[in-house]
Amino acid sequence: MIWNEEIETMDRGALVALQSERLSKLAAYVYERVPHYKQAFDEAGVSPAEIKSVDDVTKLPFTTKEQMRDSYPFKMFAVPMDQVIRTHASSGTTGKPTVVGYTRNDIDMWAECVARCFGMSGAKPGDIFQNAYGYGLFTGGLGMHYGAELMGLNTIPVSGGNTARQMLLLQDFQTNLMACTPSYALTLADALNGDGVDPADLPVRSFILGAEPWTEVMREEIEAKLHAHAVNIYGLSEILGPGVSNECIEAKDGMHLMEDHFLCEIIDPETGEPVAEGEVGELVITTLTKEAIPLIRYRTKDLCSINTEKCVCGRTHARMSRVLGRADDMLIIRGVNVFPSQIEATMLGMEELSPHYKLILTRKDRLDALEIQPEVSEDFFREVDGLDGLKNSPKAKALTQEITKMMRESLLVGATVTLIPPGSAPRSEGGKIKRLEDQRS
Ligand code: DLL
Repeated sequence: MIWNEEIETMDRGALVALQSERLSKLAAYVYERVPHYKQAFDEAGVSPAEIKSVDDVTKLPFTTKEQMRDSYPFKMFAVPMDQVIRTHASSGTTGKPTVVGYTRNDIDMWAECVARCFGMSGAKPGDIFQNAYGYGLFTGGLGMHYGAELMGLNTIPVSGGNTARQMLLLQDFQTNLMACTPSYALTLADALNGDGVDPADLPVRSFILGAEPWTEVMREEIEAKLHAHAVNIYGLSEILGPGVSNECIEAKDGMHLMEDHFLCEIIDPETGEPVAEGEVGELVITTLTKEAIPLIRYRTKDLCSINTEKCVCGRTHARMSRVLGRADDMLIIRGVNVFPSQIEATMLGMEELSPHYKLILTRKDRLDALEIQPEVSEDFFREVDGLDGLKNSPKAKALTQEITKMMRESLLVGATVTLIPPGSAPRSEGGKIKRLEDQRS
C-alpha cells in the first residue's frame, strides 16, 4: 500500500516547489536560532534572504559530523529544551557521541516517514511486526516502533539479539514483518535451519533490513533462505534514524527518499561539487522540516547515486541506490581505494563459500596490506576433509587462487586470501556487524 498517496505520488514539479518553499523558511529559521549556522552563513557570505529555491542550496555551507560533535551535547538545538521530548545519540565509538533531539512534531514526522517505509515494504494495518532493531540510544528500535504503531501494526518490541526468543516469537506469534540488520537476517536463517524450522512454513512476508551495507547477492541469499521479501531501509541518526529512504517491493530497485522532508544532493566528496544525476558520490542531506536539530547540507559520507525516474510502484520520489561504501570506510591499499562492499560483492554467491567473511588490515614495511578470510561452506569443508584439507588440499589451493585472482581483477590490488572453516567469521548477534579487524596500530 502507498501510505500517503497524495505526497508519495506527487508531481515532481509540485514536489520541488514544496521543497523550495521549505528550504527558504529553513534558512531563516536556522540563521535566527542556531549560533553555529549564523556564523557559518556569515563566513560563507550568504544571507538567508538569498535562499529562494532548491537551486540556491549550493550557496549554503556544508555541515559535518565533526561540527555536530563540537556542539556536544545541545549547542545545535534550535528550540528551547522544554520543547525537546526525546534525545537519541550515536554510539560514538571514537570520541563523544553525536546527540540528536526531537520535538513532538519531529517524532510525528519520523513516524510518518517510517509508516511510508512499511507501506513500501508490503505492510498493511493489522499485520504483526517483530521489531528486532535495538531499543535505546540507537534510533533503530524506537524509530521503527512509532512508524509501525502509526500504521496500526501489532508491534512486538523484542529488540535486537536473543535469537532463540526471536525464533519462538516468529513461530508462536505468526509474525508478518520483521526488521533487523541484514547480517542478523542471515544469523536467523542459519538458526532456523539448525533447529529444523522451515521458513517457508512461517507467515513472514517481508524483512526490512538496514543500518549496515549489504549487497544484491546477499538479498538473493536472504530471500531464498527465509522465503520472504528482503527490502532495504536507510537512515542515519543525525538526520532521523531509519526512514530516510526505503525500497518498494514492486521494484526493489533503489530506496525512495522522503523528499518532502529531505533535500538530497550527491556531491564529489573531494571537491564538494554536485555530480551528474546517476553518478556515484557522497549523499548530502538538508532536513526541510525538522525543528529540534535541522541540518543544512549534512555530509553523510555515504556513497551512492540518485535516480529521479518515476517508479513502477507509482511513487514519484527519487530513489537512492544501495550505499556502496562510506567515504571514511574506504581502505587505501597501496594507493588503491578499496571498499569492503566491493570485496563482498566479488565473493558472495560462490557456492564453495558461506556469506560470511573477515578482513584483516595490517601494515608491513610501512605499506598497508589486506588479508581476506572467506569462510567456506559446510559442503566444501566436508569435501576437503576438514582443517588440514582447507590448508593443504589441491581443491582448497585452487579455490584460494581463484578468489585471489577475482580480487585482483575487481579491486585492482593484491590481497592475501586465507580460507577459514565454517562458523569462524563474525556473525551478527543482533546489531551491526563488524567484519574488519584493523591491526595496523
Ligand atoms: O543505522 C539508522 C537505521 C536503523 C537505519 C535501522 C536503518 C535501519 P546510525 O547508527 O547513525 O543509524 O548509522 C547510520 O549506517 O550513515 C550508513 O553508513 C549506514 N546505513 C544505514 N542504513 C543503511 C543501509 C542507523 N540500508 C549509518 N545500507 C549510515 C547501507 C546503511 N548502509
